[in-house]
Parts: sequence; C-alpha cells; structure tokens
Amino acid sequence: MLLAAALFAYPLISRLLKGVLTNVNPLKLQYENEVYKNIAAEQFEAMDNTGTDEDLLFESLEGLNSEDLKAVYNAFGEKRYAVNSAPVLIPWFYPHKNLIQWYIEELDAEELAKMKQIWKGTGLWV
Ligand SMILES: [Ca+2]
Repeated sequence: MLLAAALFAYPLISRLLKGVLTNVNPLKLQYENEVYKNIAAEQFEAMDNTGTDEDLLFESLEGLNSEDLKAVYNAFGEKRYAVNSAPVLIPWFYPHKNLIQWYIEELDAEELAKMKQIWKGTGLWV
C-alpha cells in the first residue's frame, strides 16, 4: 500500500523538485484550465517539427497576464526535445525540456529577447 502510494507520488514529487510546476495564484487567472492546455498545445505545435511558427507562438500568448503564463508553463510541462525536430525514433535519447527551454532552443536572439520580455513578470525566466 505504502509502496503503491510512493510509486504514484514519485513522478509528481520528482517534477516538483525539478521545478516543473510553478505556483499559480488562481484568483488572477483569466481563463479556465482548458484554455491554458490549448495554449500550451499551440506553443508546442508552433515549435515542434522543422522550423518555428513565430506568429502562432507570439499570437497565442497575447493578452495573458503573468499568472496565465505560469498556467501555460505548467500545462506544457516537459516534452522531449529532438534536435532539428528529427523524428523521435529513440525517445530516451532526447531530454525533456520545459517551455522556456524549448524557446531557448527554437528562437533566435531577437525573438528570444521579445519572448523574455513577455515572461518577465513570471519569474520563470532567470
Ligand atoms: Ca522546431
């Protein structure tokens, strides 16, 4: 019983320790959780595969406050990053990266500066 509980809790605890989940003040969220999941999916869609859809990347974040952004970050979680978006044939070769780490891989210096500005208030980008 205890072992089952530990096995269940381990992935969550290890993610918390890695700082994947960040605290969100629910009173400052503008939308339902489903919206953040959709935006996180758009962020992934914009960066997954060859190249980056910068328009989609920035447009899908428009109008979000810092707490909304944190909710998007949490919804994104960590996804395997394949260099140059090679097919993930051998998934364990590719490290998990959070949303900010994906930006750092995908964006050029100018875009990164713009993105960093958007995320400034979250304290997630250090
Ligand atoms: Ca890409």
